Amino acid sequence: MDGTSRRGIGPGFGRRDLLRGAVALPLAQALGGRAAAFGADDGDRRPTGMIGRQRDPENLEFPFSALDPRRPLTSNEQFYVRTHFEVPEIGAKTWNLTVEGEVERPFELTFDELRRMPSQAMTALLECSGNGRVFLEPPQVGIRWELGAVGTAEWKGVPLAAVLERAGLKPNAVEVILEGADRGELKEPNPKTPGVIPYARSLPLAKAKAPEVLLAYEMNGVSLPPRHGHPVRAVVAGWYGMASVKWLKRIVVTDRPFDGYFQTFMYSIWERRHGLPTLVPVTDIQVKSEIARPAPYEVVPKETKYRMVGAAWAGEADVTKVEVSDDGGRSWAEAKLTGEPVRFAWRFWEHEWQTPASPGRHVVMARATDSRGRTQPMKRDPDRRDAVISHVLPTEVEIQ
Ligand SMILES: Nc1nc2c(c(=O)[nH]1)N[C@H]1C(S)=C(S)[C@@H](COP(=O)(O)O)O[C@H]1N2
Ligand SMILES: [Mo]
Repeated sequence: MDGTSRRGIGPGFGRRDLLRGAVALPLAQALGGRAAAFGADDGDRRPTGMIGRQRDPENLEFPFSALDPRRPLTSNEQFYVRTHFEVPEIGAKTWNLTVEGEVERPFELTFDELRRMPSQAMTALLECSGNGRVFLEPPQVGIRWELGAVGTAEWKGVPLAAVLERAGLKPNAVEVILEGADRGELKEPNPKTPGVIPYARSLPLAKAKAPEVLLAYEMNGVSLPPRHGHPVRAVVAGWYGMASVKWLKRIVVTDRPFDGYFQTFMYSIWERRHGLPTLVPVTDIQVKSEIARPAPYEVVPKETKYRMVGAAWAGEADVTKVEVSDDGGRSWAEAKLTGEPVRFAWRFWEHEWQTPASPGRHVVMARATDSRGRTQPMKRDPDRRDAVISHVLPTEVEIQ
């Protein structure tokens, strides 16, 4: 018996949506007239594949303009892939997880043992902290994602908290390092790695023990695909993707903060404390909205009603408002949030846009506000270096 609890951590989009996703094409056809109600545009869109941003190691983004507003979950095939090293091939039968460091009872766990522990289902969005990097000026050296290094999936696995509890934390424990089985050497961006290193990131205890951190072995109802961390990965809901370590191999509890490569030289930002810039690891996802349609540089007819659609998300908070501007941010019109809010997931929105009369290049923008009252800023904060790109991004279209 596996101890799967039927209740997810949040309400989730539920199994029905998953099934609906799986049969979306026939269903859309069967519904005929209903699909038409979404506008000829949305209903008939076919999956469009992925955009390759880097080969070897493979880095893929979702073509965000292909977002289907009827499907809140991203399919495994359309979920962006961020890899720093070659994908390690690990069979579930040979996999095991070592738990060590500042714990009372270090132990090793096999896949079967993990599967026998009580599991949880959780819907959660992952966004690469470099998503949107192509918009930064001057151009940055990291992967130049446009809008598609983001996706929402349903994950199933065992809370990290349960594994930590089994090991017993010593009183001096402060952080939990998650180590992947992938390893390699980076010569760029500067500085180089100290030879071959594994991918690793740490979580402070408070987040590590939170119920929204899972050691996941399923993604959208099937075992994790190789690129997404087979057989077991961490899913740290509410935090940027770099924390969700794939191909999890070892957990080390430490008595001091971890200053590994991927939270100092990469995935770190400046924070000003007492007026002194201090480098801190990137953590929780900031409120953000993205426009799926119109697509960048789409040809849009003048003086017509155009149905804009997009998604917004806010990490550990909820999206409370999305607004749209077509005059450079002087005025904002409130968009309609669709569907139901799901904690840690994105929320879709739509807006009927009266397109301008004059032909030529035109900019539209969307901005979201969250339940903490934070609104996306118009300006990029340079202290964020090349990560955490959550200011308002322009979508340029061609009015004709
Ligand atoms: N072991 C390992 N885990 C990893 C990475 C990696 O390269 N190796 N990339 C991280 C980054 S930066 C992101 S954004 C997410 C992406 O997860 P995905 O490829 O499943 O979308 O995985 C994270 N976990
Ligand atoms: Mo990332």
